[in-house]
Amino acid sequence: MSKPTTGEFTKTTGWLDWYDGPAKPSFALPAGAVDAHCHVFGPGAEFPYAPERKYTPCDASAAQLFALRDHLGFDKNVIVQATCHGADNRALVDALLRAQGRARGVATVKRSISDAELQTMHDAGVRGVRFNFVKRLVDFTPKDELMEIASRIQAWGWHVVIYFEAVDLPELWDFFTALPTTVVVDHMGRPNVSQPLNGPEFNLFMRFMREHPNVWSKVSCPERLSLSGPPALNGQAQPYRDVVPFARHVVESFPDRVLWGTDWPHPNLKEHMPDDGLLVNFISQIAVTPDLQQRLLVTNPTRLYWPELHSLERTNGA
Ligand code: 0GY
Repeated sequence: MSKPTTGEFTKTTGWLDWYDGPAKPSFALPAGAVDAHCHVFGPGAEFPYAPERKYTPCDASAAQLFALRDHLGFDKNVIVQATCHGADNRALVDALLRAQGRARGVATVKRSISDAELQTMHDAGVRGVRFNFVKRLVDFTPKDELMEIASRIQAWGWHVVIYFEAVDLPELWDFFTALPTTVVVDHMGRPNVSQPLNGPEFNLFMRFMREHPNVWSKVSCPERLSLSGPPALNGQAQPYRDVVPFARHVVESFPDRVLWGTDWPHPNLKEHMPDDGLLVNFISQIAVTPDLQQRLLVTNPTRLYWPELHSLERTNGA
């Protein structure tokens, strides 16, 4: 892979660049595995960062993402529009077209988007929109605008991806549970992993999934959620050990509604940048049987993002 650069933009002070030269994972990904949460950033010289962005990242191009995909052993990607590009989905759409069917996308759109623009994005491979409620990343969008967007994208068979902090779930509950589509939660709703697994905060998240069969969760981002960190930072043998019980509990409770992604190029990390190869090894701790791994990495993302391949698999008895 070529070295990270940032072109003509100045990176946010203290920005940690993505890790160049990741290890080859010792965990062998199953055939057809999907990295269901990753981003492209720019390159800024070609796809400028949005004026309303809250951070300026290190460039992370489609070619660099696909090199990582091949190195780690993934078959496909789901590329999620990052907030540094606002509602300008050009970098995302360009990456989807370059992927030639091996990537699907989740876009950010405004109420003013036309049907023709939605159709163009659909043709490129967009299958969802992301609603972001993390206050450090975005300005507020009124819920009636988001609900209108959700109703419109339903007609294309798209779903809604939601990103929020665990403390905000009570306030957002009524809106989330009124969404008419499949709803995919980023990073398990960002639990505070210093709290007990069966404490009120994570119990509410589990209830959210249990009572709403249209809700899925990404069990990704141990590097973002962990307080214990990776071994290099604290000398522990097991990386991100405090996240394991949370992610494993979600995988085992809802094996048919979970997804996993690298989150490459890992925006806004403050203390360390993970080696994506080692991050892949983490999967075997949270999906502990081959059956759970197959569902998490292949069956579920294929069903949601490539339903045409999923039905083929079933017809062939796979
Ligand atoms: C993530 C997490 C973050 C950022 C974004 O779109 C974004 O800017 O998603 C974050 O800073 O927590 O999932 O990539």
